Amino acid sequence: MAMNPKQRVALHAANLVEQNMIVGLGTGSTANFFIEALAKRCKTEKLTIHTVSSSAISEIKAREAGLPVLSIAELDALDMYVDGADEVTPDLTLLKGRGQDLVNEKLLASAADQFFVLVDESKLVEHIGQNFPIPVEVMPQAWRLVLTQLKQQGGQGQLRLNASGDNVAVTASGSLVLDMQFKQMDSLELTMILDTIPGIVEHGIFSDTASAIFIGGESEVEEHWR
Ligand code: DER
Repeated sequence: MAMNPKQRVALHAANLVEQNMIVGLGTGSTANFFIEALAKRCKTEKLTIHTVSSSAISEIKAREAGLPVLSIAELDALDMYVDGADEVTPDLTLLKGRGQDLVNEKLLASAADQFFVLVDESKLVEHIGQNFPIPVEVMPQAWRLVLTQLKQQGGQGQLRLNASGDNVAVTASGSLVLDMQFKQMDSLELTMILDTIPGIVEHGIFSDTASAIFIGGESEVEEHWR
């Protein structure tokens, strides 16, 4: 059966996993293909590894696929983290967070010896925020105070609602999410601002974390290493 670009890039990454590795599992549709491809390798090649998940849904999928799962609290290091992204710039800055597991995704991505990002060409952008708002996870009690400060920085946005639209979305870490747009601002400058405002728990700009981006195409995978 022909593979789609996301399946192709997920298989490409799964083939880089080595015996006895601890592998972090991302969250999203591409990460799901990676979990499936990794589980298949473990079964067919008797590959012995451990995994750790960035979200409950990825943990469920990993366990259902027969992968051994550790909790994040057991880790003092991990060899590899593999996840998708919503946007990737030419200098390998990422926008993530349309899912709702930013805190664990960034924790594992930054702790991993190697962080591989799996995308198709639709995720390639010139600048962060080009196609999607910047997700900013905030402490529930702080959301209005944070929004005021972000507006002073030229931002505009609103609280993310849940899927049915009848309440605000609450993340796995109990935070709320402000989906923000900023007038064309350098992502490093924006990261400095977002990293210093009290009440912000995490945000979706991943600067200098990716080791490599793998871009799935119709018939091949392109690798861009930092
Ligand atoms: O960072 C995220 O949560 C995004 O959803 C990212 O993982 C991309 O998701 P996708 O693989 O389903 O496109």
